[in-house]
Amino acid sequence: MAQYNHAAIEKKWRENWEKNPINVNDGKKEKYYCLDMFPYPSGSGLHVGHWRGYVISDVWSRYQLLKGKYVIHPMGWDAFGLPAENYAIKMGVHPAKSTAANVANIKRQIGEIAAIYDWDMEVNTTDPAFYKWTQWIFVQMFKKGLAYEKEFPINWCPSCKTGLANEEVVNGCCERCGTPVTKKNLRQWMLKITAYADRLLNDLDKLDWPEKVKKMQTEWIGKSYGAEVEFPVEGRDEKITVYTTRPDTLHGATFMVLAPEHKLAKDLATDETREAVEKYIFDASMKSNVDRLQDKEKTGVFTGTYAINPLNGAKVPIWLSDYVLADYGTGAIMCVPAHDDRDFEFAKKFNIPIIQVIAKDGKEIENMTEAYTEASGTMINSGDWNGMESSVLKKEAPVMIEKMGIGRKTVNYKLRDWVFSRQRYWGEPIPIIHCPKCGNVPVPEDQLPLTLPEVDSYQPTGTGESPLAAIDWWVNTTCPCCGGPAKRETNTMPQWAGSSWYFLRYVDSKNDKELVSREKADKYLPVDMYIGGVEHAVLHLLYSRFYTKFLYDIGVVDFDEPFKKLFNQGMITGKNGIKMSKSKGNVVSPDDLVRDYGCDALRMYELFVGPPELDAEWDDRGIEGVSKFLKRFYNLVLDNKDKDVKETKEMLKLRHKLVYDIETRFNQFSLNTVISGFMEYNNKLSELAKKEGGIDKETLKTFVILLAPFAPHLGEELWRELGGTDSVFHATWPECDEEAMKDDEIEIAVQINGKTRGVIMVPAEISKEEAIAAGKEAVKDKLTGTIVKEIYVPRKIVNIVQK
Ligand code: ANZ
Ligand code: ZN
Repeated sequence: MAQYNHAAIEKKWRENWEKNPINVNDGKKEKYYCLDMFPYPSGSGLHVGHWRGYVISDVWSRYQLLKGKYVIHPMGWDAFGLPAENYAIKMGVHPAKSTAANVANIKRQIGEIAAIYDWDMEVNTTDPAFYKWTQWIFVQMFKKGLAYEKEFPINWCPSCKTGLANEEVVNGCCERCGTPVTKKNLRQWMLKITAYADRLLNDLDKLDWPEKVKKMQTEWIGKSYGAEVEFPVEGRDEKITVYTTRPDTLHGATFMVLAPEHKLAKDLATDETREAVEKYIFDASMKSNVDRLQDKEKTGVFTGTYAINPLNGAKVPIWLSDYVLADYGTGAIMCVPAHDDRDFEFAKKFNIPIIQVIAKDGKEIENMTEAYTEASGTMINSGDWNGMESSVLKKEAPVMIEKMGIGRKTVNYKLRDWVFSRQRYWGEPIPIIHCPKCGNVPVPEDQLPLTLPEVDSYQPTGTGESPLAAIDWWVNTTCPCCGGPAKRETNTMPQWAGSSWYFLRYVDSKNDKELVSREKADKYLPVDMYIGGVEHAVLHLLYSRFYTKFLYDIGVVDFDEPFKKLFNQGMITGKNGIKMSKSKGNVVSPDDLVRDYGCDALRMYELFVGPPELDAEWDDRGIEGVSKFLKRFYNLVLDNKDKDVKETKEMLKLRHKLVYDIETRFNQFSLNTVISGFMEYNNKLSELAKKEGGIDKETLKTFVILLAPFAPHLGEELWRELGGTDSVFHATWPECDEEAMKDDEIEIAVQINGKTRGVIMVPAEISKEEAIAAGKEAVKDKLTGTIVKEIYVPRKIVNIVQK
């Protein structure tokens, strides 16, 4: 009998599919858009961890194909940005060259997965024909006032020599290179994502996304309701406005803290405190936001000046501390140590009085050892507010404060506008011209793309300017408005620019008139299923939603959410859960495994290692089991295909159970248990074949169709062996008939006084009376006493109680 020869089979069908594409758009089928997060073409190529995501999305795409859909399943390259540029600098090659080589290599490796990517749709963010539209979007945002310039201290990576968005700072360090991040004052381009904060928050409800990701976005946007309260400064004609979410605690404010960057911070110093205050302000300027929030020990300095609590006239000392951030709320807070952890810690350290204003059970605590932070309990020490319920007051206080004329109710967001410029070479040039007469003028749309000029040195300058600033012929230009001499913007866009909208371009990737034609957008967009790692929960996924909403607002597309459904796959790690990386030397390359076991076996093993949403440790040895299953299944089909046995009731039942089990697990995205299901049913069928002298063809065909999304080559081979003349992927996904699945006979345990004494086989639809009668008959020898009770647990147990 033939041996399962994966190499020959896989080669044969790969070539066949090349000639006869299996995923065709006949214009009639319903579309299904299944998208992968496109990769950075880094120099190290793909490892088995990258494979997993692509296998998941391909299995899902082929499933949709078998359900009769036209599947949009594109692939492209996120090729601008720091990793590509750093790699290029390290290897001494121009980023365009190294990127092209990396793309070619990864494309070859992706080919090994046998995914049904439509390469006609391929995009590359560094292709001028693509980034023309990245720049076009920027120009539209500029025209709508959503792209603007601002000078302020930004996160600065001294090693990458570039500014970083808050999102790119992880534990106070550069996300890319791990160097501690400092601050630098720079002119920046900003995108006003905050204008979309409410829509980005509210529309999360529309999305079929993991709750975890929705929660992360909700927290990132960080909407809170509260009040601004104005505290007069003692002895001056000046007020300090604080932002608080707990105006109910106003009577308990015993001090005030300003961010060191607050505009009054220096002014408030007295002759005695000036030196200490200035030193404190300087030290804080050297720390990143993240560091400041994580600092274990609170630091601070008293300014020497007091403010007046506008509610009760109490005098409160004004301090500076870096636990208050300059760019949140008003950069100043009233401190209520009795009810806020950070304030409590600060008050303890600097010996500031603590006044309790909420009592949990109406009683004041003698010696507070920690803050009571819940907004529930009765107000005490709070003048007119005494006796009120804190949770009620929390909601009412903003309005009361507004009426008293000492503040107003407000909404605050944690979300900040997006720092959109980078001082690097390898990015889209920002299409703006600075004219001394006309100000900032966008590059006219018919002159886009504004291409990146060749430079001699693409190393960052470290002066805060991009290497583009050194190219005089490029920088000096004429103003499109007045024709006078003007200068080009030399900052480039961040890595996220292209990835914020690339998914729209795939379906019309060669259009040179529009970003995407409205006709194609209406027909093929949005994305039905987006598959990628959870590390993009807030950055890429929030930016993409923002871009899509903007493009919706200006009429480019007719939907305002890009990704209907999202699936986050877990990571494949090396031994002991360590992330696979070249530097750790634990990278497993798929190439050898494909050679030794075949693409189908590796595809299945990638899914078999564990639930797809969880991380899984890689162990090469496990692939043996999957490979053995494929061999066994191959033999099962070949052994039985010509036997021409008649379908028995048991075969029919098993077939429908198979369809039911596989489909249910598939729809729950439980891909690992789909594969264990295949193994189980393969065993069941082998046994049945022994018992009945073979297996009917319909059952074999059904199994082959179910398996095909996972092991496409073997599926195709066996389908043809079973007489298929067209591709298995043009077969119809089997349906399960729940009636046919039902067991006709079931096993019931017969118990006496709760102890099992026998087992009977009865018809599945047996009535209670019949079941009890049959049970009594089966154990009649042991029924020696008087029967006092007869119990029937449907389809499971008959229990006779005797005395
Ligand atoms: C008084 C108070 C009493 C506060 C209390 C809390 C508890 P969220 O929910 O995150 O918006 N805060 C305001 N601006 C700040 C800043 N720039 N840097 C650091 N902290 C700031 O939190 C708002 C609360 O965080 C505000 O309410 C303020 O402290 C503090 F029992 O005011 B609260
Ligand atoms: Zn001008």
